[in-house]
Parts: sequence; structure tokens; C-alpha cells
Amino acid sequence: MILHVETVSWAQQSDTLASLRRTVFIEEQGVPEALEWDGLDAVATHFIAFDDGKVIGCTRLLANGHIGRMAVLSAWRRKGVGQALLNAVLDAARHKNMGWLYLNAQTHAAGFYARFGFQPVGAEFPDADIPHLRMELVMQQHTDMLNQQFAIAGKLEFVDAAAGLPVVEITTPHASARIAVQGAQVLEWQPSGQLPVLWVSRAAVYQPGKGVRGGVPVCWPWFGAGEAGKPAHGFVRTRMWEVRETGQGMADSVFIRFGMKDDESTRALWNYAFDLELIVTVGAALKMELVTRNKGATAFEINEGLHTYFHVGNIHQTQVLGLENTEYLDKVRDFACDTQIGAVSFNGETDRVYIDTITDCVIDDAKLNRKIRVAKSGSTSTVVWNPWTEKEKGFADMAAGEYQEMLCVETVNAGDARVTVAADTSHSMVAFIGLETGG
Ligand code: TA6
Repeated sequence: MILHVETVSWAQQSDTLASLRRTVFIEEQGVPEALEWDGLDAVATHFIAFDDGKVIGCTRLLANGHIGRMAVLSAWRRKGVGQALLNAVLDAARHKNMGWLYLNAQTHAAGFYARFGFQPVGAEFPDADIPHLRMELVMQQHTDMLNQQFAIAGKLEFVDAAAGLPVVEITTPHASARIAVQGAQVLEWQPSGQLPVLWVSRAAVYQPGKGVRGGVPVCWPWFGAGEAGKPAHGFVRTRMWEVRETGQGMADSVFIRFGMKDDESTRALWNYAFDLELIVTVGAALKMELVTRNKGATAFEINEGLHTYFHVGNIHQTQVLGLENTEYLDKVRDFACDTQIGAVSFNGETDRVYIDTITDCVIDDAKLNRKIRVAKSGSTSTVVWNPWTEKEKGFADMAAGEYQEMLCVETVNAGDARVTVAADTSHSMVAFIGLETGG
């Protein structure tokens, strides 16, 4: 075989590419025309594999790092054609200084992509009735690329928390913070001269495609258990987000804006067009704004949550104020409905959705002699969670006894608090966290 790969544009080779993909996807695999021709070919970089001048394979790369349409004629499979095509794509991505790549692999081909370092992210999903897995590859130069584009000298810098997992480190006169680009997950916020306000487990796992136990996981577009086969708390907390902007805000604060758009793998889990942003502002307070934009022609409904893990001195000496006389659904008692009498205190597993509440919560931590205020907007429910001893044992990414030093007070729209986002409109939910020290 005399194999070579050429990089081409759709304008140059649309007939050749279309005929090859028609043979493999439409005729051989039965992919519907409407799914195959998605209107993105004109803006993609295409790659064609030739054997001694004969067209035998192709693939494409989109500007957002999405690799797709990998097709090889059946007579040329298992002969290294896919490998040659993927190597050409990776070369092009390096030259374009792309930070991370992703693809939706047919599950049977996942091993092939894993050999190139692609990691599976999230659960398997059907696409054209064929089982698929989303896989991501964070390029070597991702952190460097992020620093070139977004670093702010002395205030904001990207580092690698673990292989392929960039984290942004923010330093301001008031506080420092760390945020994982994967999941746009705030991991740390520490006011100057104070103990950390957020909690992360000592047993937390830093791995592509897996959320970190602690900080602020973003739960969207559902909260809690999903439909069968769909991940709990939605699909955005385990994926790489785009970094869209960084800058200096008011009062010496620093902000960073993360974003994510729908694609085939999200539409297979939740069939809507959206643009989701998280804007994190680090300063004397920590502000997190989650903005949902409906990019489609019909309204959609969401649940959502900023699933904040707080560091407390001792859960037995901690109370939550602000939920007095508020109704709640108790997950520990099969969502039985009850009313909060007085402050929330802890003497066992606690997992409650407080409903119809827009008030601030205050975590009163007697051991550390401090109060953490959790204010919010665009949210009408609050979740309070501590796994206690037994549930804690079920989490491989929690160390024994850690339940005593963490507490989740979550800014959410959960359960019946579904938010309807009309076509071409947006909805914003904000959590605003501040520390009040002393008695
Ligand atoms: O927000 C509380 C909760 O829904 C609990 O029921 C518990 O499952 C917790 O979230 C952690 O969920 P995770 O999927 O991160 O293990």
C-alpha cells in the first residue's frame, strides 16, 4: 500500500469527500442523510487518505477541536489508514495551537482513540442508533496556549493540576482561587489571611472525564438522578469547558468566563441547542454566575445547581441559618415533605431540597468562629447535604471521617423548581459567597 494523507478544504474536494462518506456512513451504516450533512463541512479542515492515488479514507477537524466523520473504505480497514488520518489531524491541531480535541467515537473504536491518549468522558450514548462515547484529548500545549491568550501577569495563570487537566490560579489582594477548566469547577476560594472557604477531599481524583469531589461542581441541565443511563447532575461537570475571557473587575477583583455549546454528544443526552456560561469573579467575595442561553427555536426547561462544598471546623458544631420555617423534601426519607424548625443542625445524614426559598443562608461555624454567607439570585431552591458516616463509605473519593469537615449548601433550581427558558432568551443564576469572621 502506498499511503499518504492530504489536508484539503471542502471547497476543493467536496465531491470526493461526500461520495466516500455516502458509501461508508449512509449506504453501509444507514446513517440518515439529515444527520450526515450537518452544514459544518464548509468550515472544517478535511483530510483525505490515498492508496497509490485511490481515495480510501477521510476525516475532518472543526475549529472548536471537534474531530469527526472518520471514514475508511471497508477493504482498507485495519491497515493503519485511520492511524495515518488521526496523526495528520493531530499535526494540524498542534500547528493551529489547539488546546484540546474531542470526538464522539463509535464505542467499538474507543480503544483505537485511547491509544492516542483520548480519554472517555461521560456515559455511552446512541447516535444514529449506534453506541458512541465522547472522548477528549488535552493537547500538550493546552496550558501554554491558555496562558498566551488569557494570563494576567501576577493575577491569573494556568497550571497543570494533573496530566491534561489545566487549572487557573487567581491571586488578588483580597483572596486567591483555583478553578479547574474541566467542569469549570471552582476548587478553592481563600480570603487573604483566612482558612479555605471551600472544601476538597484529600482523596479527590484528578482525571479527565471525572468530577473532583469538592469545590463547586456545576450541575446542568438536570439536578440529581438523570433518566436511566444518563449521568447524575447532568453532563457539564465532567467535560472540558472553553475559556472565553479573563479580566480585571471592580474592587481589585479578577474574573474568568467559561463556556460550552451543544454538540452531537450533548444533543444525544438532551436534544436542545444551548450556550452555557459560568462567570467566576474572585475578590473580597466569590461570585459565580451560570448563564443559560436557549439557541433553539423552541423553549426548554432546566434544573441546575452550583453544588458548593464548604469547609467547616466540625459538622457537629455547625448550623445553617436562613431556612427557618421553610418547607423541604427530605431525600433521606424518600423525599418526605417537612418544615424546617429553627436553624439546621447536623446529627446524621442530611440531604434536603428546601423549596420556594430565595433567602441568604449563613453557615455558622462555631469551631472556626466564622460565618459564611451564601447569597443568591435566579434560584428558588437550596440543597443542604452531608453524607455522614455510611454514605461517606460509598465514595471512593472521600477519606474516612471527612464528612465532619465539609457541608454542602447548594444554590439550585431543583425538582419542581424547573426554569423555562424561551427560545432565543437567557436565564442567569448567581451564587455570591462571603466570609464574616468573629462572633
Ligand atoms: O446535592 C446533594 C446530592 O444530590 C446528594 O444526593 C449526593 O448524591 C450528592 O449530591 C453528591 O452527588 P455526586 O453525584 O457528586 O456523588
